[in-house]
Amino acid sequence: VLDAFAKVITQADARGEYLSAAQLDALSALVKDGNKRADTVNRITSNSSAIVANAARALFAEQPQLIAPGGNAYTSRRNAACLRDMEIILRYVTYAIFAGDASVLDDRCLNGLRETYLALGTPGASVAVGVQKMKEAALALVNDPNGITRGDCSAIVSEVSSYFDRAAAAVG
Ligand code: PEB
Repeated sequence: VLDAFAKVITQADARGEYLSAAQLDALSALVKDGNKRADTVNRITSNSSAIVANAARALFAEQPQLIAPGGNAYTSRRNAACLRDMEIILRYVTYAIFAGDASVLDDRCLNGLRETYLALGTPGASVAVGVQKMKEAALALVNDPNGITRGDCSAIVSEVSSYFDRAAAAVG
């Protein structure tokens, strides 16, 4: 598991070089905008149950075959497994946001997930739709101007999007 600092240091050390000016600038920007990152993680984390439940509800409304008899989320056991999977993915996305790096998401959540769903007969494309719905809810929270000093959130917004997109692409 790497964070944005460890990633850059690992890369520089592999070349036996000092951190470049561009790398130092990028890491300084990360520190300067750290409150945006922390607020983002805090907002998503404190609304995680609603994000997961609403995304699953919207997924099942769009794809009712999932919860119909014989569907992949039919029976409370499978429905619970589905909600749990979405919660796990959201949790690793919040770790990646805080770390400023996707490696924790890749290594501990997404690695092998496509194969797991194939083996289970769980439709990965549907999981990807659920992830996209969680992304929309998370971005709405990140962009909500209430209770924060207004600033430029474009960088953190696109970074947050990229982690959800990565998770969706890994299973879809
Ligand atoms: C991944 N999901 C399931 C299983 C595993 C995962 C390993 C099998 C074991 C079990 O049932 O617990 N576990 C999960 C994950 C990590 C992990 C992400 C990362 C670290 O350790 N069914 C649907 C929807 C979708 C869904 C499309 C969006 O119809 C999910 C939710 N996952 C789902 C279901 C099962 C499952 C298991 C229904 C149960 C499958 C079954 O028994 O038929």
